[in-house]
Amino acid sequence: RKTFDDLLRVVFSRILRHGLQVEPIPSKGANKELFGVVLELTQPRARVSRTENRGRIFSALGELFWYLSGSNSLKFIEYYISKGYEAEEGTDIVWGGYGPRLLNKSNVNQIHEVVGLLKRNVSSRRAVIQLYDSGDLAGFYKDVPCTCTMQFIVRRGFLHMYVSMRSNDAYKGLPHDVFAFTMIQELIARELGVRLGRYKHAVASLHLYDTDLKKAEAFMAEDWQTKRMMPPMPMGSQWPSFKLALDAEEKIRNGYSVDVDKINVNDYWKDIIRLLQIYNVTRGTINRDNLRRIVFLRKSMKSSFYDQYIRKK
Ligand code: 5HM
Repeated sequence: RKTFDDLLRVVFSRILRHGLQVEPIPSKGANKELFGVVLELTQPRARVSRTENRGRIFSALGELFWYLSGSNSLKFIEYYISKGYEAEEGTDIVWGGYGPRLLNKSNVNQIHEVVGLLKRNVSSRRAVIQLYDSGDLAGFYKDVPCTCTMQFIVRRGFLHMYVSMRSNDAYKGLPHDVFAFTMIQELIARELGVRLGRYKHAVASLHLYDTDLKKAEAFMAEDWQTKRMMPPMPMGSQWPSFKLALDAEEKIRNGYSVDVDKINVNDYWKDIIRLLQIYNVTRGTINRDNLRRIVFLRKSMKSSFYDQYIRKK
């Protein structure tokens, strides 16, 4: 499959045609399901939808920043994704949040360890990050990870990624998951100095909620825009730049002003920080000043790739 839209179109049509209605109806709602599916994106940078509807770049970026900030705060992710995550009773903690599990699982920074492992042994089959764990089996948490593992394999100079999910909502979850996970894949490929390989996504329960069936059909009827891919990340380790982008994200989310030109990152990350600024402005009232600010920010961006997500909004 070439682009994420091509993949999504096949996923939706297969679920609509061959999905089995889950019975009894699960607590999260009636849905149709395919069992045991492996999806593949041969070009992970084709990670965002380019249909008329413009996909979900802001919420997907927000989720990536949430994961890699190490946070599991509901308040943080709610700023980008208003529905879907739930905190434990009387707290701001999303139990299944990936951040702490990725970066500090029993004091292990799993991303750091995976990179170290592949640097020491490039052929390793052990570079596995685990997200779901035994403690999640107790049935009483509001949210537990849908992702079980993320594995990284370097072959012939390409970094491939293999993600295993116990459960995936094809309409809302899948686009977000593929976005964030392939961004992590690209970050790790840059760190290792190898090329970005293929992305595989294995799912035990791949489902479409009845409430989204119409939307999935509408998606299939949409016009396809360009098949362009997201710009490539710059070469070399991107963690220093990403750290600076994380600082900027926090400031923007909390309403502080950020001068992107003064941040010591290259245009790739500057564009992403400007997207976060645009998102912040769009959350406010639509008045002339805000519209002017959006136009200014958009004009400051170096890549025209993101135009599609800003236009007409
Ligand atoms: O009952 P369960 O824990 O599987 O419900 C979680 C719902 O959120 C499912 O529909 C699941 O597929 C979706 N989900 C997703 O698609 C949740 C997460 C959060 O880990 C995710 N992708 N990353």
